[in-house]
Amino acid sequence: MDHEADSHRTDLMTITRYVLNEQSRHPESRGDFTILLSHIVLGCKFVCTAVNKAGLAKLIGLAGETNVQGEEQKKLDVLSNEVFIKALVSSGRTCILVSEEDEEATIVEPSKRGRYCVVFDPLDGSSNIDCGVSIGTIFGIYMVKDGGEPTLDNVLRPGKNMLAAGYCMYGSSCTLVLSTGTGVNGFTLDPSLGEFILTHPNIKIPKKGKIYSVNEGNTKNWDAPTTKYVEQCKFPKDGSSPKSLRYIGSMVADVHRTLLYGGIFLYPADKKSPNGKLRVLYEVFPMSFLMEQAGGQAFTGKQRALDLVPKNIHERSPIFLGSYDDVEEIKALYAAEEK
Ligand code: FDP
Repeated sequence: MDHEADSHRTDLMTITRYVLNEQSRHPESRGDFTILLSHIVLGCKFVCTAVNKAGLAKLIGLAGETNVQGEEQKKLDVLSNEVFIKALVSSGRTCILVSEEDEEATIVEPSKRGRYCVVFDPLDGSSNIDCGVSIGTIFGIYMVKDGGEPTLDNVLRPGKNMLAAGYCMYGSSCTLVLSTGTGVNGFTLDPSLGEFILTHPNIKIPKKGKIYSVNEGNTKNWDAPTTKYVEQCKFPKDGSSPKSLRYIGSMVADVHRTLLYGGIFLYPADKKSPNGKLRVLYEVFPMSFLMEQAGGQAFTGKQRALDLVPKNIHERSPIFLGSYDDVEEIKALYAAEEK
């Protein structure tokens, strides 16, 4: 009998145990973060179950449609948003919530307020729901600034000020990837236990990758550095093999692959969308935070992504993120363009 393998099977590092271990390294900690995270995890488990049942339960219909019983059906992204908002408010640990689904930020009522601000996209990649492609939840967490009423200034801050960031991917398995600022860890939901178990400890992105990931349908609208970069991926000048193209069109799935296999994910600016498509607070920042924590880089075409200071909660930015060396190449092309 392989005792070592057996001990791994029976000594389960759940996400809660992992975060409690981290917490014990900070004796001053009150356990608030652990409580907040357990509410985020609850939201992820709920959405995972709803996504898995979606085809059967007819959750996919348009928001506002009525089902045969005459009840109004909720679209999966609307339902996911409600679940996360309720879970986060009831944690008693949040004061401001920014969701992709809501025009305005939610300011938590005083009796339920805590110290954390959570920015999130409850169900990213929703155009992929109907065909069963992987989708996910993305989140970032800030600590409220000291004193006074919680205001939007608390979230209109650079991504480097986030305390933690992560995503949960609803795919062939349900995987939660988290960074609390000391590296990146991946946890997979064991459906029989209902627990996320540490399956990908200390994720490091390869220094250079063999894959580029972009919506090439937008080529005619790209700027010169992006066009040149993608050309270099296909026709490398240094004699190396061309990179492979992989594009799912669901950010969580494309970024997850990039994190594990290396390479680069691009959603650049183009003539039609000068600020790109992806949202700074709950797409660009959390994914950039994870990339840097895993040893990669994230760049906007102008600056380090995590240095950006958003002016409004739903602001967009171009983004190039992934393996360190691959992002260096696109940075060099933008630098050359500026000269
Ligand atoms: P979706 O429109 O399906 O919600 O920001 C949303 C997003 O998906 C990302 O998940 C994805 O990376 C991107 O948009 C895909 O955009 P394109 O269809 O323009 O490639």
